[in-house]
Amino acid sequence: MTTTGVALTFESVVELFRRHNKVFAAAHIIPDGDCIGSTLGLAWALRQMGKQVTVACHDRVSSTFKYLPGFAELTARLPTDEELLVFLDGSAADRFGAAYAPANFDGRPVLVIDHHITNERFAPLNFVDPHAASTAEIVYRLVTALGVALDRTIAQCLLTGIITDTLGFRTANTTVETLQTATALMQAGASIPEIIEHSFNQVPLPSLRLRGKVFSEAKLEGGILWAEVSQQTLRELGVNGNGTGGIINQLLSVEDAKVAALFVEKEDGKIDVGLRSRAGYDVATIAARLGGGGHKQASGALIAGPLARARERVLAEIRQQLGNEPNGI
Ligand SMILES: [Mn+2]
Repeated sequence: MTTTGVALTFESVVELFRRHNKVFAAAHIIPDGDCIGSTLGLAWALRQMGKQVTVACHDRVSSTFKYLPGFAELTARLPTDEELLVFLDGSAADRFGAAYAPANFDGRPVLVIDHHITNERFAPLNFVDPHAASTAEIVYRLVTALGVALDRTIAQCLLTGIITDTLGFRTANTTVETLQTATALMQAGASIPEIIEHSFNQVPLPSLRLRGKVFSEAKLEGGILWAEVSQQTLRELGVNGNGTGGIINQLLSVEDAKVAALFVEKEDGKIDVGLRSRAGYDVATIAARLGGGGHKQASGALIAGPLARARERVLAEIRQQLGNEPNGI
């Protein structure tokens, strides 16, 4: 891990937002509910303070999150005359696509707010709290410290981040503070049923068919549950965008699985590797060795294809890691 930037205290992050009135805030690529909710929640909070905020995302954003106000603003924008550039929920510079370009920084403060344990402190200014279950929890602390009175819009964006990253308060990193934050957001008007309905209970029919195919072809070998999705399969079933989201979590529900791996072939031939593990098994280390990042129980990496070679490479890494775990198989 190379440390290139400064780690800020919470107070200095608050001060940064107090001092600057035009802010650029970007979500990461392959956007999930936490980066979308954190970015929009921060934007609406700063706007309530009278600041101007531009939001950006250099990837297609799933229509799953169209119920969040400001959703349509998340497009591939570059910084213009903003005074402060903020990047949310990404552990490496390449997670932000063209939005993160040092050539465009022009001496402006550039801040990353994140909760991934593998975060490389790659930005000039960093605030990383790996104990937070979601980036949205950090944004909640921040906007509260800034004196923002939470309204329903801000609360719904931030609670979306918490609920999606904790899979509905079910992950091992869900803490008392996570639930206290969720309670405060509900008191401000956020709706758990609405978020659950959009985030977890609605998938397009092609995605359901894809699940059927992936689950029926999944393999269990030595505690590793793995499955793969080729471009050919995606085309045949008519799956587009983030149609593979959520599948990886269900793979780990198999009782004998210690680690689950999903290999998805991208249009450019690269392989998107998703990793999940039960408590006691660390997939963040594996993802970091593959050039990716994430959390102990949920991580990922984008690696070279073709599918079969990527799969063998990753399975070898997982087998080695399982062999090293004190409670390994
Ligand atoms: Mn997150």
